[in-house]
Amino acid sequence: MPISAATASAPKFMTLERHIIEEERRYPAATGEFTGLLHDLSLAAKLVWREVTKAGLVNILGSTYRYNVSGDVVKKLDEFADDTIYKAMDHGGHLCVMASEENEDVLQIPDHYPKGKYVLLYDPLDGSSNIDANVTIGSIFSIYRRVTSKGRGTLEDCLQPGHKQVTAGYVIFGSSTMFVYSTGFGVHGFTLDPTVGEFLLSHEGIKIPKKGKIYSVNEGNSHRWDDRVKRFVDYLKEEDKATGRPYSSRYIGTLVADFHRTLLYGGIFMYPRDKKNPEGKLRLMYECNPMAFLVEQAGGSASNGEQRILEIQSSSLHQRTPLFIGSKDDVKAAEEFLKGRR
Ligand code: AFP
Repeated sequence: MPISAATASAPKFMTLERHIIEEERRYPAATGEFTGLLHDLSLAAKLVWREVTKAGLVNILGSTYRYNVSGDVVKKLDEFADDTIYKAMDHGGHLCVMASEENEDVLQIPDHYPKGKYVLLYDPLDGSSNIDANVTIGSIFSIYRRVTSKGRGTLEDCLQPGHKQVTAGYVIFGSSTMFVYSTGFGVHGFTLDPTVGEFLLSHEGIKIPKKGKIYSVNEGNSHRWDDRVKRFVDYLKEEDKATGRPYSSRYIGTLVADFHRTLLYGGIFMYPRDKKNPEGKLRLMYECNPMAFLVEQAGGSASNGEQRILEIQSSSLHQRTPLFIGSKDDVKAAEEFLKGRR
């Protein structure tokens, strides 16, 4: 039967699953292990989404009054997300080790499951202090190839510089739920259609504007900032039509959400070091590295003020770093201020 003109011009639906398979075809020697790994991750994302959307309905909200290794209050939903991601990923045979924000040490794959060649680092529920207010939260992931040869993965497998990531991404639980990821061939965003339970390609080949109009930082900390950071933020607020200033200010307090907006609209997100957090607040391995990988794939930059984030050699799982991330021109300007050149 001939296909009608209307059918031929209808939009093509690209599910996340199909996209992952097509990405793997770029590697002729691929074994399918990577596809399986991302497939498990997308299932974990849906399981966390299911609970996040129920958060106001069931008695899962509220603090357990325990603290995680980074000193933040751990909420019950954090624990759920942490367990869910671990359990969705521990038996696929793709991973040799994992690490998460919620656990001090690396997470081993149980002895009775096969070990694979990949390493997963994740922040199960970023922005957890926003949960009770129904504000956007997210999950972040970062994947490396193992460096040890076989058996159980080790800390060495986890502490690789960010430029060695093979995939990074996040799931954002906002007005819609999106899965945004990159395998090193651009950044692609998929929006969850809850009626069919599938992530559908909605943002193909995301490119961040070269220069933006928005800055994002917790200005409540400005009394603790270095003078150079203060001068940069003051500069962004000055009026100068020729350079597109003043910038607007937006700050959500969930890295995933602030980063997602920055990726789409351009501008700069910053979490500088300050007197209280001399190394910055954000964690290199499962917050800054994955976002840095994504922003570079989208044409932007990420720096700690002195150095490209992806080149930092980490010495511990929960290491912190200052972060300046976003449009190339804006990050460059931040670096110039921080290095005292302006
Ligand atoms: P929580 O998960 O404890 O809410 O922390 C979120 C976060 O690590 C990151 O997502 C935000 O960008 C940053 O902290 C916000 O920190 P401030 O509350 O100090 O601005």
